[in-house]
Amino acid sequence: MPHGNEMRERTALTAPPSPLVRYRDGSASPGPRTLALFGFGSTPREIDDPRWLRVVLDPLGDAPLEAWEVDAPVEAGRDGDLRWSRGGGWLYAAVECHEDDHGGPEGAAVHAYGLLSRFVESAEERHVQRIWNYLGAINEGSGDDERYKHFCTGRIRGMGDVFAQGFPAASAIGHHGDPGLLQVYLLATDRPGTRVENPRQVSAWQYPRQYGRTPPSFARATLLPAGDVLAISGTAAVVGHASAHAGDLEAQLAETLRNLDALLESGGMPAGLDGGAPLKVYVRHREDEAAVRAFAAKRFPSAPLLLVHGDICRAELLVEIDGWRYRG
Ligand code: 3EB
Repeated sequence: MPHGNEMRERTALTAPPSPLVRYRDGSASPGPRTLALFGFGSTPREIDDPRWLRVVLDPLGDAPLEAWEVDAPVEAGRDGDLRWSRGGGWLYAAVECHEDDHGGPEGAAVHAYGLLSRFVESAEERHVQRIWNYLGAINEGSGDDERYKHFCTGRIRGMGDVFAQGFPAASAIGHHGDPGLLQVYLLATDRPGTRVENPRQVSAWQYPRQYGRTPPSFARATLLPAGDVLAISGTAAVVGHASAHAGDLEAQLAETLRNLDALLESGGMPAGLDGGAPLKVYVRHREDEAAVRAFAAKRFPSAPLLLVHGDICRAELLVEIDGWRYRG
């Protein structure tokens, strides 16, 4: 029989099982082990539960819900603009706020990241693996005055020490709802994951000055601590630091897929996006939905797919893909 202390040590070395991310039909409700449940767009559904978030991005076509399930009972609560849930070593936290209350996109990002970093810092689950950002009119303003660039400055100002050891994987997408609404949510856990970069791309935090005063603070992907899931950041047709194939949807999709393949390889994941790879595709122009679906049907037919109408943070990019790759 192992001694009690040894038992505790061995338990501490075992990473918590990764959350299961699934797309579910629109009638699903949060269960006792649901960490978070997301609806998209103007769904009339409202669920009075801190784990429920209506993401402001409109779906294109089918509008499933996205559910994160963990291996243990979940508790949840609210604290001002922040809501949270935790269970099985995992933490979900979300902030919704309005720019009018914070003087613009930079101030709103400072506020949101301030709340999130202070909350996460005081939690056992303080290792942020993945984060999503949705802001309105993301490409409005020119040069250094583009709203996305102000958001980037506020994000880094609001990030506390909790992000100082390295940035999480992320997505930052423009929505078409109330232009002042900012939504930020994250997934964290009780031990570090492994940050993964893409050898085809310059790391975002090293982007040259032409992309703004404050380079974007995110990693290309995170391998979750159990080593079984790659959490993939928003991935687009960026090669080196430059946008490729301006105005050409098909070529951007093909380049994005090459980036995803490269990321899987550098993350040590098996090649290909199959049924174990729930993906989200952000499409700038609604009229591109059919072409995006046709591309997906040909190149990753079994990957569960959710298409949403969203702007990519560089005006010339038409499409971006993020999601999860389970080792299977
Ligand atoms: C790029 O590769 C595309 O600012 O958090 C992708 C993922 C992009 C995340 C972010 C931005 C972000 O630079 C843009």
